[in-house]
Amino acid sequence: MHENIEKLQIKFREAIENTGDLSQLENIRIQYLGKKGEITLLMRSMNQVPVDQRPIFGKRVNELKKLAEEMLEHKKSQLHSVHSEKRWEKERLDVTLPGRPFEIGKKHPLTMVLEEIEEIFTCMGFKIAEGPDVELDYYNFEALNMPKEHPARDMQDSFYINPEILLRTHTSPVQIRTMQAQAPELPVRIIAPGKAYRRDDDVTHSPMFHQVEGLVVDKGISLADLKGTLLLFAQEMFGKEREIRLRPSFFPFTEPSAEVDISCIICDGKGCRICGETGWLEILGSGMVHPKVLEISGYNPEEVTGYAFGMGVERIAMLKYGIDDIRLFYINDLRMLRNVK
Ligand code: 2NL
Repeated sequence: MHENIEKLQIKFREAIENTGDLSQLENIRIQYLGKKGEITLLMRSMNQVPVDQRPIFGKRVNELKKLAEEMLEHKKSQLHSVHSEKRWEKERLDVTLPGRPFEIGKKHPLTMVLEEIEEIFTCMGFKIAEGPDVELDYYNFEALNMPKEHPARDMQDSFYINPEILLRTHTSPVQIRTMQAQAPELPVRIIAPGKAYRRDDDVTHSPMFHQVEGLVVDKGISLADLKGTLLLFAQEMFGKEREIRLRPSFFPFTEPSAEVDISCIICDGKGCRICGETGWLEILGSGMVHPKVLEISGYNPEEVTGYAFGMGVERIAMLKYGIDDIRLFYINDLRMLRNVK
């Protein structure tokens, strides 16, 4: 009887030692300790043991059962830790590997130029004014001394929504609105950056483009103030050695009017392909605010004067970064962003 117990114990120990996985271990448990397991049956065979040997037999079988349970538990936890070690090996991550490089974002060249223009003028004391892109014909044309028959008001050139409402063709209406809100308070010293819309589409014209207009109204403002301010702007934007030149021009909302050129940023005025051998590059239009515009905006042209100017942000950016097609700003080709320094 006792020999049977010893043999069973050896057999069980061997089975446990030879198993390498958890499902096999469970089979061993069932084989020995399950309802019809060998150890279980041995315990049930108690009634066949002579009465005087039963206490010793019972004690011995109980010891075996307890030992078997302990060995199972121990093996189980051993196999669990082997299993998780294997998983760890498979999912191992080397945190000392160098990272994959990725590109960081940067501002669009138009945004950079627009912010630079704003910075230059706000440093000179200008305030930024804003207004609606969808404008009344009155603010866009009428108030700027462009009556109904004016050629620049041609329906062909503007995006009209109905006979009174259109997409603004410049940011001047923002300045008219600002003056009307502020008059007769002095001084007016604002820039109006924003989008403008015209029915144009070629390498230098886009149906939507960006403009910055400027306006100063006060007692005693003269063309000299205009020239000094724009010289400073040109030198901040294109380099300290820049010179400017004013050429007579015409705008319905300024009198006199002038086109402003800078000395060529490529050849420094000597003449090259970029400036068409003239040594000069046109950067903006300007003039003294027309008395009719001052009057309609709530200021007395007998008492105050003003200057105004307007520039295309795309044009400034094209000159500054040597871009030759305005459409490159809007096609979302990342090469554009990567190439602009
Ligand atoms: C150009 C020329 C210009 C103005 C804009 C202006 C605004 C008011 C009164 C008078 Cl409220 N003038 N703006 C004046 C002269 C020229 O723009 O070539 N822009 C791209």
